[in-house]
Amino acid sequence: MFAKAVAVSLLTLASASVFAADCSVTVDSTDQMSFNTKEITVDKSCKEFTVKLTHSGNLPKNVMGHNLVISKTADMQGIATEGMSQGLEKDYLKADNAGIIAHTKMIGAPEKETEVKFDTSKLEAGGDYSFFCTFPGHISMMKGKVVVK
Ligand SMILES: [Cu+2]
Repeated sequence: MFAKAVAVSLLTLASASVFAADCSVTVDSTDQMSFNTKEITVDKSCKEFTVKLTHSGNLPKNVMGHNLVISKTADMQGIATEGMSQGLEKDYLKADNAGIIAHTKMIGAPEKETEVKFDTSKLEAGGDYSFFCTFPGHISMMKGKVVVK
């Protein structure tokens, strides 16, 4: 009886952690101006989704800063271009641009991680979304697809 109860609670714990993993993703950024993935999947069954951005490099923010911004693919280039003129103090991002669905702050060594949590109701299943970095020049290499299902 006791053993059965333990088994059931272990099972519950296991499925709870699997569920939690589906509602967040970790993306690493590097000194080589890259993200470690070209695709993020956001599951609409999650009410909120968390993107954790790590920086595994040794270069500081003013040289190799990275952020992670999510928008419709159609808005991506405009947000990056506008961000460039905002300067490092504003993380190269005009944060009130209506096209921005979610964004982290910009990090660089010695900062190792940051995260952003957003409401998945901002995304439509099957929509065309992307993630990217707005540090000047980085978008050419630092971008990927956000798949919403
Ligand atoms: Cu970057």
